[in-house]
Amino acid sequence: MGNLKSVKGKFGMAFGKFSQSDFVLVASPMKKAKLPVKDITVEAWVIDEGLLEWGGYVGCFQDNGSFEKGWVLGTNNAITFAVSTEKPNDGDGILTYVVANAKYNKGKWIHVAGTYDGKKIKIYINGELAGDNSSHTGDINYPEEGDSAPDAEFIIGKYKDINKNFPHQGSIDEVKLYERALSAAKNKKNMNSHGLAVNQADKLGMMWGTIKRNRTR
Ligand SMILES: [Ca+2]
Ligand SMILES: [Ca+2]
Ligand SMILES: [Ca+2]
Repeated sequence: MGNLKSVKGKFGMAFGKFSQSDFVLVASPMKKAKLPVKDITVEAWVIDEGLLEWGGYVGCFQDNGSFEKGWVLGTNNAITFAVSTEKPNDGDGILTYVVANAKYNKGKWIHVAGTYDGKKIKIYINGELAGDNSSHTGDINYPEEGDSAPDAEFIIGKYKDINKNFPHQGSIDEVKLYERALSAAKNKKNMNSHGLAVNQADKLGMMWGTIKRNRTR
């Protein structure tokens, strides 16, 4: 969306220099995205020059007063992973921000990953566990019909819900989303891998895309 810019990435190119209208709209309405409900891992390489009070790298959420649903990997003056789960719940959802207690450099690439396995929310910085919260059980709460905000957008590059809109200050690369909670070992392995496991160039999916595009021209 907007005028999304490519910048030098951790691997190849990345998204960066976000202005107010630039972001990646992965899915809207949210239902189209079929997001993880029971277990989740959200992972990205980021440069974060802002560490905003309300910062978002990757997210799909509504956090409006006491109405708090979805999840967001981003910042709350420090790097955080926030998830709203079945329990605890005050009736309209509670987003628990798990803060990363780790050292990181504002101008450097940081590997960030958040996981939830139905019991524990965890945040990893550069492959090391940097924070967790065990007082959670059940499925992830998403906005639904009948709620004060019945939908959310699945977004990369900003903290955005119906009443907030803050672009990321820095770069974002190699975003991954899993419908399982990766182990500490797997998180570290992902951090140490060099970009995607498969280079898409000349692979069947890309070739088919090209053939299809040429045919429909
Ligand atoms: Ca890249
Ligand atoms: Ca809000
Ligand atoms: Ca609430």
